[in-house]
Amino acid sequence: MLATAASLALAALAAAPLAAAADVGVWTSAGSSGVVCIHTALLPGMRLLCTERPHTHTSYPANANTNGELSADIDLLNGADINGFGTWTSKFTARHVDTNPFCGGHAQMANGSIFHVGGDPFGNLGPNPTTDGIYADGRQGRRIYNPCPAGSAADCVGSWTTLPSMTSQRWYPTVATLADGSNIIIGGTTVNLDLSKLNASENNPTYEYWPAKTGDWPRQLDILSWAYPYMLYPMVFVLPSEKVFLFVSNKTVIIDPKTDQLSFTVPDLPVIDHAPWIYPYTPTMTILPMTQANNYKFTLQVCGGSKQTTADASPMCWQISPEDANPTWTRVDDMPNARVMVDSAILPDGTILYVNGAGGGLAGGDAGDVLNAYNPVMIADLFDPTAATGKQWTSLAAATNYRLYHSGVVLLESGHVVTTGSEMNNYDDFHKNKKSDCKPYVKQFNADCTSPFNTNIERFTPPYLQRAERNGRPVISKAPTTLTHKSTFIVELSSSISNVARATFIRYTTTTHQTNTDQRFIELKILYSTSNSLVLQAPDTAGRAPPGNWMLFILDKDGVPSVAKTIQLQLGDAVTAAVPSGATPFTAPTGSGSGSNTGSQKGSAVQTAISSVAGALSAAAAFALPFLF
Ligand SMILES: [Cu+2]
Repeated sequence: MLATAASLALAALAAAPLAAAADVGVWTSAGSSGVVCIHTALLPGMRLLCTERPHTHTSYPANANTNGELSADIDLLNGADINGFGTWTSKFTARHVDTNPFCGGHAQMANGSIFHVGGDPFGNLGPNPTTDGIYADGRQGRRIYNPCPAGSAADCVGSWTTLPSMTSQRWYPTVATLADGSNIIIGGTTVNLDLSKLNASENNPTYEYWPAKTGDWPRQLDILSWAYPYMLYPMVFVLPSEKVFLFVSNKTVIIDPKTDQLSFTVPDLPVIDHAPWIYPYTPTMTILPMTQANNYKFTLQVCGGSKQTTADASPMCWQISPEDANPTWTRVDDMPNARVMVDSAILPDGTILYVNGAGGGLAGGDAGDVLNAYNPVMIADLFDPTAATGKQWTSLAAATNYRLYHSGVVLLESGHVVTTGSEMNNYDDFHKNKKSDCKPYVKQFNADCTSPFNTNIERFTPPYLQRAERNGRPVISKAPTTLTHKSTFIVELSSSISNVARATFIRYTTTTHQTNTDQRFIELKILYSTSNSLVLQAPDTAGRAPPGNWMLFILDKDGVPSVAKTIQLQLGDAVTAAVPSGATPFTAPTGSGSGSNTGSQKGSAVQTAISSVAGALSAAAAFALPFLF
């Protein structure tokens, strides 16, 4: 057959060098989580703990994957090589939780266990509680998941233990691990809050600690009364000073856990066209990477949520450094894709991946309620905090699974990211028996629209791992398993030391409802190097780096990370490692950038976002707007 001009042109296109295409990452199916990952926590050994609700509605039998147990310990690799680039098929093991933990709060404890408090009262596991089983009321529950420690056998599975109950009920509370290794527990309600039938007596505007402090606890926190009903899952972060930042709706209070004094030094976030920055208009707040280049400055970024004037999602992002002398909210580039229920994962190179969520609607939704979100956003958007204004976002590949209410995202030791969860989006359709209304993206996974539960895990291979597959990556052959602040320590590499540019440290994640008090990124100083080892310095304080499990990544000059080693950061005296003989002061190779972007193409959506920010905001005008929450 004669070649036509068109077919020749096509052949020429097909033969074009691959290097011409920018890496945008790859999404791959990674098996089943067994339960719907409403709550997702990273565990050592490339494992996740996922927790779901009892399938309470009479229309849904108990989850057959787990015989109705509410949590699963998930082995993501399930025999696959952590150093490889092949696919995974994860394996889950059901784990029994004492009481119903659905929509409780959690954090990774100082010892790497998962502390999970509060939950839900409703616990029928199917149409017939007698035969299908029941979960006890979990609203005052306080429990710990003890994972298998790093280095355990592949078939080791963790388990739950029960602590004494809290003195009050908490549904949608927030938990954070403090600098001293204790936990703070904040807020929540006593019932499933129904925005159409408000009753402020349902609010639990208090906070307390675990282990419990002596004295009268829990203690009142008036900001949670002020914010009602926009106070569920407050945004809570430990600050470098070891005080606690707490943000609800658009107001901030800072709690000193040593004295329980409150301070109000952070101004309100300007309203502009944005609904309260909290559930059900859910945005996400993330600690930006603390790096040598920014002198370990602590800055928070809140992105997404809902507009106030329409039901559409908001693309806005704002930053605040709460411990500046005069903290000021600063608006940065809009997200390329507006999202409500957006999730973030801080990556080893100091960029931040934003995934999940919807272009409009609200979080939440239950049988009969019309709180459904719409227009799932499938694209992954990457934020580079070091990039100039107008160039902060890069759009990457689109996921296959939509992730709406009750979803999560987790960075793993391998450098991959997984997304989890999503439920509810067709409850309304299902319970009104209007399956014909089932949305196209629901039908994609559930052709007959009979279940709102997504148990698919999807893996994202970021562009740096595409480069790793082509060009190799740093390999850590030996690292300590524990570490104390300010210590120096030695890491051995089996790959070339001359390519090493950075060492970064990322704390294990727990996430639910776009609330993640755990993940944070701190760059480590590389003091010396030898032909096969590095001398590193641990984070300086527990305010910047609370105790718990962290992932140590070594990056090359192209921003490609090693597989991480998990190191448990513990409280205790600093230890100085002997500098190996022949070691020389470390200098990064020329051409290596810190927090550099992936070099991906900027899409037209990014350009649109840039132009929408171009009209500079008048801060004075923003503050002059009436307070509308
Ligand atoms: Cu929930």
